[in-house]
Amino acid sequence: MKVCVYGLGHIGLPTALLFAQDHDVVGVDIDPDRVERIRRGDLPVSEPGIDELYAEVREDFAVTTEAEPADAHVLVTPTPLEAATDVPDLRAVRSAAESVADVLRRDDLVVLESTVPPGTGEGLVVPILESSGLDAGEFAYAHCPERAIPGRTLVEMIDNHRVVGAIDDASLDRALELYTFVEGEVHATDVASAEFVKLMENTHRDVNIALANEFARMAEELGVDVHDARELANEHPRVDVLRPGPGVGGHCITVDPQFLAQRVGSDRLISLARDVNESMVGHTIRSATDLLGDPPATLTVLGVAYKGDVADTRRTPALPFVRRAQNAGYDVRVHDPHVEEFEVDPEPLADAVDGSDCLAIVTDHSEYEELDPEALAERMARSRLLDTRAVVDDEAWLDAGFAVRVLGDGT
Ligand code: SAJ
Repeated sequence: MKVCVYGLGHIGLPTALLFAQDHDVVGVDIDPDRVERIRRGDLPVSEPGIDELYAEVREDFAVTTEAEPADAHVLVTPTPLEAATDVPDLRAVRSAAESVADVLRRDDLVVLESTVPPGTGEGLVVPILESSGLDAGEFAYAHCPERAIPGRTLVEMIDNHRVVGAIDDASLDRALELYTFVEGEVHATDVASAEFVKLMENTHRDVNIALANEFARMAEELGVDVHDARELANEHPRVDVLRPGPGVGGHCITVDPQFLAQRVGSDRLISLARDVNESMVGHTIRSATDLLGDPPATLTVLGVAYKGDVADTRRTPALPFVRRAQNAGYDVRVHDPHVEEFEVDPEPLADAVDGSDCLAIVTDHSEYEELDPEALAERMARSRLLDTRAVVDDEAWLDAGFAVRVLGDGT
C-alpha cells in the first residue's frame, strides 16, 4: 500500500519509518529544510534505534513537501496551544487535511494521529476531506492516536496497545491493514471515543503528578520525606503515587488536559491540577532563594530538558525557572548533557559550576546520579544544592559539606 505521512516531527517521522517496513511511504512536511535533512539521513529526531531503522527502510521511504495521491494518508501534524491565547492551534491539521482533500480518491484511507480536542475528527477534519466531493464512507476515516513516550518512542510504538476509532467497519479494516508494525493489541471504537481516550490518558497523568506535587509540599511542612513516604504508600496494592518535581513539561501532558477543559464545562479538577503543577516553579524558586540568600549570586541549573535522559526542551519547567531566577537578580548558568541549544547557552559542567554558589538539579538525567560532590565543592564559591527530583544521595552531599535541600523532603 502507498502511504503518505504528513508532519515529520517527533511522532510523524518514527511512524513513517515504521510504516516503511511494510509499505511504500512518502513523508510530507511543509518545511523544505527538514525534508532536505531527512533526505540526507541527518534526522531531526533523536530516538534510540531511529538511525538504524532509517538505514533499513530508506529504499521504501521518500520525502517531499507536497501531498501526493496515496492509498492511505496519515496526519501527524502538531497541535500546540497558541502562545498568545492558550487556545488549541489546529491550523496545521486543517492545512494537512486540505492538502489531502486535493488528492483524495474513492476508497482511500485517512487517519488522524495528532492529539486533538474532542469532536475535531468528525467536526473539522471529515468536513474538510468532504470538500473533495467524496462523502465520508466513500473514503475511509479513523483516529489512531499514538501512546509512545519520548526516549522509548520506537519500542512503545511497536509494543503498546493501540486504540483505533473508525467511522465504519471498512475504515477499521483499512486501518488494521495499515498498522502492521503494531505488536500490541488493537482496540476498536468510534472516533469521538478514541479522541477522548487519548486525552483521558494524559489528563490522568497530569492530575496524578499534581497530587504527588501537593504531597511534596505537604511533606515539607509536616517534616516528612515525601520520597520515603511515597515508597511506603506504593506498597499498597492499589496505590501508585507518582514522583513530585519542579513542574510538568513536554508537549503532551501540559497541553492535552486543556483540550478537554476548554471543550466541556465540568473541568474543575483538571484545571486545578494544571494550576498545582504550574505553581511548582514558583515553589522551587522560593527554595532556591532560601538556599542562596539575596543576589548577587550565581545559580547553576543542571538539566533543562523537560524530563530525564531526553534532549527535548518543549514546555520545560526549566525555562520559567531560569527566567524567574534571572528576574530575581541571580546570574544563571546552565548545563545539560543532552541539550545543545537553549534560551541560555548550555555550558560544559566544569564551566557551569566554577565559582557558582548553588546547583539546582531541575531535570533527572541519569548523569546527575553520578556527580561527585567533593570535586564539585572544590570548584564552587559556596556549596549548596537544590535537588528538585531527588536524584542524588543527599547523605554523600552533606558529607561533602553541601547545604542540601531536596524538593518534598521536610526532614
Ligand atoms: N513527571 C513528573 N512526575 C512523574 C512523571 C512525570 O513530574 O512521576 C513529569 C516529567 O518530568 C515531565 C512531564 O511530567 O516534565 C511529562 O513526562 P511523562 O514522562 O509523564 O510524559 P511525556 O509527556 O513524555 O509522554 C506522555 C505519555 N503519556 C502517559 O504516560 C499517559 C506518553 O505515553 C504519550 O504518548 C505522550 O505523553 C503523548 O505523546 O501524548
